[in-house]
Amino acid sequence: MSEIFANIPEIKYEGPGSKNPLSFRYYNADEVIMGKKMRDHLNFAMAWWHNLGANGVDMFGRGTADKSFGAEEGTMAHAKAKVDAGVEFMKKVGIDYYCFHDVDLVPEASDIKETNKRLDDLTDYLLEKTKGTNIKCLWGTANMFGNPRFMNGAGSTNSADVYCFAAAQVKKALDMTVKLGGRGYVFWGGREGYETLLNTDVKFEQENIAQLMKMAVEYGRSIGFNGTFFIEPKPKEPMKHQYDFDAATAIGFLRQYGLDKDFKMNIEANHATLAGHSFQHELRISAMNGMLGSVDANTGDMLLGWDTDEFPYNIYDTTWAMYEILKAGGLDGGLNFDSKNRRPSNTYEDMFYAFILGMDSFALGLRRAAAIIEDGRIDNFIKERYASFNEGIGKKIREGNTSLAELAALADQMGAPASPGSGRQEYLQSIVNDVLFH
Ligand code: XLS
Ligand code: NI
Ligand code: NI
Repeated sequence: MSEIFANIPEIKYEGPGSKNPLSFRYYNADEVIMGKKMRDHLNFAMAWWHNLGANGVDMFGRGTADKSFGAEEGTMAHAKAKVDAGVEFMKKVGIDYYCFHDVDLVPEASDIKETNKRLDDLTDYLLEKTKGTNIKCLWGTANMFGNPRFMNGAGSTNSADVYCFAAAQVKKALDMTVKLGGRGYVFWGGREGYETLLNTDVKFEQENIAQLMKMAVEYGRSIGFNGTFFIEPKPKEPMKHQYDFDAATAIGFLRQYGLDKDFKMNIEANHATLAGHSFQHELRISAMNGMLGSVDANTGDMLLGWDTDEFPYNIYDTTWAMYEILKAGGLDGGLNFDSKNRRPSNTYEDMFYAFILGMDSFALGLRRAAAIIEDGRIDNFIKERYASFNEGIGKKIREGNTSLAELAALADQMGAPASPGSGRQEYLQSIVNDVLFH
């Protein structure tokens, strides 16, 4: 079979300073960092929808990139051409995982039975094409936001009939995830939210979403899915308010409905900033609750208020993300590039440049995060900062062995406390720059 990306070679590690645009400067897959190969720290994945589907179409104009891969769009031949392109792309860029929505794989038919038949054919083809390679699914999901039937939500819809279709898609997407060897299953609640409270029973809708998730866990476990279910928080877009607003909200929801044993977070960098948080904040909140599962690796534009899904570029962000991931002991999932080329970057080469940028940004982040941890000054500072809780009354507070009365009596004795000490932010920031750029 002829190559699709015919003028692109396999992308190799050439080290910092290489001027070859089709090489990695920082991602050296088999190099060991803090006891683990870079490939296993990072578990990079390709998002089927962006890389093989997004052609640059936006609200103001048609596509700019040709993603037909030599076949007529909207046909099964095109669906298969996307598999050919995807597998060749992943091999050349050295990525072992992909993530998909059901409708990224095949054109949706008007009858779900026909769609499901197409999905069976396509997943057979995908398995055949990836046989003998390391390429497999990182996570699967169902697109429950694109079809007009989901205009009022999927799990949160007002229509019991539509709810059946949401359930049917989740069931099928779970079947496919298992068939393709997936490690995770994602719920991103694109339409699970509201435009106005005038027509919305929030409690009712949340109970129905939880019920759908419970059934997904029951079904998944019954067909041998032993991976992790993920919620991918996002505060808004397309809905005005989405129920999975941020990690803290989603974790509270999971605990409320008894789903916290089976679910973790899939944190997307751009969603974090839309919620008014840093990427690192969302990772920290997830990790400290034992719920950091996977990552959608992209970045937003701080001057724009929507999900621009850009390839990661900011090394401070990737460093702090990898710092959190290292401290959490790694991910059940991996780093899925839910990122797309800018509309004017419309050639095949641009697809490769984008992944090289994203992979190198995270690889450099991993190297620098390991250096920050090994340097130890930041972690020691934080430890020291709370030292007053290591003994005496501080220790009793931590152990829950005191009372307001005892503490108030101590305060009376002291009259006024000593200064709690400087936060030393600027000093710490200098250390970070020193480790990052020396
Ligand atoms: C959209 C989401 C979506 C999920 C998967 O903003 O990021 O792409 O990752 O449904
Ligand atoms: Ni995402
Ligand atoms: Ni997103």
